[in-house]
Amino acid sequence: MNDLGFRPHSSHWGVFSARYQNDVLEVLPHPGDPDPNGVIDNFPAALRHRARIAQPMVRRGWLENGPGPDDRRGRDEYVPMAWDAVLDRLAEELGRVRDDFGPGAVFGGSYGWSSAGRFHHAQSQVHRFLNTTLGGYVKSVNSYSSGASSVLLPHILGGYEQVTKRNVTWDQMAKHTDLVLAFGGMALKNSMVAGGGISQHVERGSMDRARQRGCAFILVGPLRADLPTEAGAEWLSTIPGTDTALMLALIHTLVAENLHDQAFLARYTEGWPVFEQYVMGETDGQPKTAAWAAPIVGVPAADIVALARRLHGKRVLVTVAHSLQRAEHGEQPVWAAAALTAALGQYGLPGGGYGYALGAIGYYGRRNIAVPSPTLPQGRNGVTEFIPVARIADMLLNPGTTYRYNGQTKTYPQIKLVYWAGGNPFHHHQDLNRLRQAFRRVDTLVVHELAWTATARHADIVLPATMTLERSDIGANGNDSLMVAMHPIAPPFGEARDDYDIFAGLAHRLGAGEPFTEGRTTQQWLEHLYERTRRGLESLGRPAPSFQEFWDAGSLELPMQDDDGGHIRAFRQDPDGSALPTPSGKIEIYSAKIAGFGEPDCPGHPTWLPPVEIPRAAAPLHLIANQPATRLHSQLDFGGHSLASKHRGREVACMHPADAAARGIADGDIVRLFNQRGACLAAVRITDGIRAGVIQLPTGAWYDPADPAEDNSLCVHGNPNVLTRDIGTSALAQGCTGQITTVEVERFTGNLPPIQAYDPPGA
Ligand SMILES: Nc1nc2c(c(=O)[nH]1)N[C@H]1C(S)=C(S)[C@@H](COP(=O)(O)OP(=O)(O)OC[C@H]3O[C@@H](n4cnc5c(=O)[nH]c(N)nc54)[C@H](O)[C@@H]3O)O[C@H]1N2
Ligand SMILES: Nc1nc2c(c(=O)[nH]1)N[C@H]1C(S)=C(S)[C@@H](COP(=O)(O)OP(=O)(O)OC[C@H]3O[C@@H](n4cnc5c(=O)[nH]c(N)nc54)[C@H](O)[C@@H]3O)O[C@H]1N2
Ligand SMILES: [Mo]
Repeated sequence: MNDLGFRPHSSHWGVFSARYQNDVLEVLPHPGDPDPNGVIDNFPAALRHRARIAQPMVRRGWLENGPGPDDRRGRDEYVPMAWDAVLDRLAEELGRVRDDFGPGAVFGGSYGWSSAGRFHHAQSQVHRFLNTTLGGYVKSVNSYSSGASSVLLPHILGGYEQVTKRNVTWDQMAKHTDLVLAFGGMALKNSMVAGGGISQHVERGSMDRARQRGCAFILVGPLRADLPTEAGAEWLSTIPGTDTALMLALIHTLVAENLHDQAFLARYTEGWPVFEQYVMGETDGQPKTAAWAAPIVGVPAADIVALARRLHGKRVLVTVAHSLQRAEHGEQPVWAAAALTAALGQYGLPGGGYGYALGAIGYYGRRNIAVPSPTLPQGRNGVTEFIPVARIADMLLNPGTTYRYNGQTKTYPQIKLVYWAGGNPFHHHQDLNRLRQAFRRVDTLVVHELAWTATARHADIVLPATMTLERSDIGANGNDSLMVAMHPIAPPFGEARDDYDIFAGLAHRLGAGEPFTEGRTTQQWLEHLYERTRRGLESLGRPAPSFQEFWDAGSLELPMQDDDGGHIRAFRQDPDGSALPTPSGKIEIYSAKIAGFGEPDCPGHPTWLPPVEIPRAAAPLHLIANQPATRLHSQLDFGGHSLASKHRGREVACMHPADAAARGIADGDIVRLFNQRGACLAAVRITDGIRAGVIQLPTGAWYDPADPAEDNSLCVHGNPNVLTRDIGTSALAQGCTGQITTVEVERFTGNLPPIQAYDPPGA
């Protein structure tokens, strides 16, 4: 707390302080942050925006007809209801589903980033609530972030958290790396974000230090802005979805020229010879030469050969953005990069090796805190059924049908009730027109939201949740040393309640008040959750302030573990004593286990599998639907920082001058992007920072159908997920493939429809 009344708070996009006086909210970045994130500027206009939900609302069709499948979802009216009445109705409905169908008919995955505070983390709250009141729920596993890699990496390299969060650090890069080969880059817009909050954004400074020391950066991908100017990168502009071919050709060149580290491969890897036979063309008759890859990747063969030679004999760090695996066959580039790094012999060396996802989110490339951080216990889930998270529409549309996942054949359950708090499927899921159909199949869709997202507009029961600024919490993230006492900044909006209080009210009605709340108020929970951290400090012999001291101070510096390179460094130093947790104990270039699954779309070693969807006459351009720079996903899209980046109210797409000229499109025009699945409007910025043949439209503009009553209606705002495909990465991981699709683009000459996404729905 400072003299001017600013109080500490935190968000996924940074630690900050804020003051709310005379209806004006002001935010200040954390003073210790070397590179604060402008996304905190979304708060002031958002706090009391008309898009906020002021009171509980129930969909008219659900009220009139009761629970059941309903085509009116997404185009119905809403009726306000008092809290007591709505909680009574909802408790009754939860009881009905539990008693008639059991908790296995409830989908409570509730995927989504919600807010940074660790107690009010909505997804944890909903899980705890369903476990304690219903006995469980069908959950989702993995994430939209890393659907393919989180399943693949444990097979080939070890635990996902170890590989991503305890590996090569920014500090090692700044000190030791000679060359960073960054597939998909390490865009600062992405590392500005970290779940649970972050107090120091160090990425820009680290790349700057590395480059000043002489480290070279090579960016592979379709967008020049994916590395900051501080990196001084050379840009190898490539066709989206082709990185695996490029990696194979780099490996081919290394092997053909005898530049691969054979001693390393023999000692530390499993199955290299099988893979080498494939790369050299002995298995399929096609050597994966630079000349073979050149037309696939869209770069001259000579450049590929030159790059391979440059990689030899240097301390090389290979990085792969999450984006590469959020695509059809997304497992392959993750695995091929692991093989390339092995061929270079770089694992486990300071500043060298495989920095999978380094730069994709702020918690990678840092040290881990040395004490436990606060987390809400979720209780026991009595239902074992789960889906890979991005298969939700498949589940709702095809109950009882089978699919493959990580070597198993699974059956989609029959879901009656879906409960969502803290996520926005109409942001995160693909093929939104299909998702609308899927949500129409359930009996009841319940959503807690702070604002009228498209997900809320499809719900039967909409319960207004407080925004993080309106409650107390603890901000913490396992890779940032600052734990933050998140003080309340403003009173709740309208009748909004904390998710915890909503769940406590429901749990009480369902006869499980005590198991859910354990008799604690919010402040008592914070104190209880803090205690774990305090005890951890005490056992390390560190100062361990009481909760009240922490709360009054506003934050607490936590001790960090050493920058020791994690299990990969240990493995390099002692491959027998510190074997990797893979079946062979080594880096699996060939996995007998994955081969044994027999999936044609994910064979036993990294393989070039041409994508099914490639640019064709009807959709000749690649669309990159990546993360937005001015917000986190769809959160506070109505905030000032986000709105300022739009043009004529639309999300801005980037296009190459040649593609624009061929279509008579000028900078600032409104265009229509379309394919066989849907269409949306966007404004255009013309730039040579994008590869020709590629158009980029970030995610996060709220879905805004021109006519909500119509199926497949034009999204007038620019949500690319009306265009993306709803298929899994492969039968191995079934991950999200939203990053890349194909589209055609034309100038939009009609009357510009108004943006209605932020207006509360009519009654
Ligand atoms: N095409 C395409 N699609 C993608 C991606 C892509 O690259 N391309 N990326 C994917 C990725 S990596 C991810 S992680 C997902 C992200 O998908 P989500 O995590 O679902 O997106 P958010 O917009 O963060 O959704 C969080 C929601 O929680 C609400 N919220 C915030 N705080 C609270 C709270 O305290 N209580 C309650 N009840 N609600 C709260 C916010 O208003 C917001 O609507 O999107 C995925 N979708
Ligand atoms: N500001 C902001 N930061 C965020 C988020 C956000 O919403 N806003 N979301 C956070 C979350 S949840 C996640 S999971 C991470 C996501 O991290 P990523 O998935 O890595 O992020 P993206 O911005 O989607 O993609 C990074 C870049 O990859 C490039 N790319 C796309 N396809 C290909 C390809 O086939 N090959 C190559 N070589 N490059 C390709 C694109 O040019 C894109 O800009 O970001 C996190 N950071
Ligand atoms: Mo993500």
